[in-house]
Amino acid sequence: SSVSRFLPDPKTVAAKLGVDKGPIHLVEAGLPKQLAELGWKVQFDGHHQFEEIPTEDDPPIGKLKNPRSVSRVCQAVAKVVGDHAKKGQLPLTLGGDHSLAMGTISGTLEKYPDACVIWVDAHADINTAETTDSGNIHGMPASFLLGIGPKVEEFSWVKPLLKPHRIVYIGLRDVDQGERRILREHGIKAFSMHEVDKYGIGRVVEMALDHVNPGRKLPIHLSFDVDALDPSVAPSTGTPVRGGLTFREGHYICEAVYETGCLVALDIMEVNPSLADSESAKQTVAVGCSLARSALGETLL
Ligand code: DIR
Ligand code: MN
Ligand code: MN
Ligand code: MN
Repeated sequence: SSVSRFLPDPKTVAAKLGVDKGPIHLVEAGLPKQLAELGWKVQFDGHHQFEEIPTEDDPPIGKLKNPRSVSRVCQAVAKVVGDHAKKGQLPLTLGGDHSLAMGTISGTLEKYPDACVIWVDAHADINTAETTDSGNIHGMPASFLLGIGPKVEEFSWVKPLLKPHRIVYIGLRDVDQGERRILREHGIKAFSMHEVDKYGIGRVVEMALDHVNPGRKLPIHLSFDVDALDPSVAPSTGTPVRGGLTFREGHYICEAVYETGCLVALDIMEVNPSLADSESAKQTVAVGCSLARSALGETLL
């Protein structure tokens, strides 16, 4: 009775050639059929071609790179995801640059204002227009959704609907000084790899859910950046960081979220097969597919 859908993103968003090929590889690897085998009625929207603004027409705004292009794509994604959610469908977004989460989570919150977000990532993606060093917008989506930092006119369509107690991180290990301060000042809960080592993934997921979704009643948006996984597990991604989640730890998170029965939207992000040799690329695409299957109900027994 539910429907999944797939969104690629244009390469300008990631400022890395070939990122737009990431999502389609998961589809070509058979993900729609795999989800159908799990009992989902899959509606594959096809490859969305969003308007790309040439770099020369999209100069930085402050430090932000490709701001108009990213904003426009994210806004279009917010609309499509929101429309699917409103029909009671479960939007699955395959990326692509994690800045897209501005769109996907905006779409989710449109239908489910009380939704909580589980953000699985090596990075906190919570820099602001002020704190960012790189100017990469994929390091900033959470701050826009939370309404933290200086207003950027270009992104004024992003409603700051997410509350700090409704987002939780798992897998962090590369967090900038400014981001640490933001997490601390806003009391945002994060389970870094240190906590995963200390408590084990089972307890970490339980504590994360207890924090954002105490009675397991709220809708959950799971935003999974594959760079949360160790680079030995998911090598083909833009900003790999050593010391990440194992294959099973990543899948456990997805399985446990599925088990809550609260999942309403899923992002599998930052799969970029063009960044590695073909064996690594194949491995990363396969992992992206199996994470999606786990979050959508595949069980081991
Ligand atoms: C860094 C790296 N914190 C930045 N973040 C990444 O560019 O803001 N996020 N790679 O995905
Ligand atoms: Mn990310
Ligand atoms: Mn990341
Ligand atoms: Mn990133």
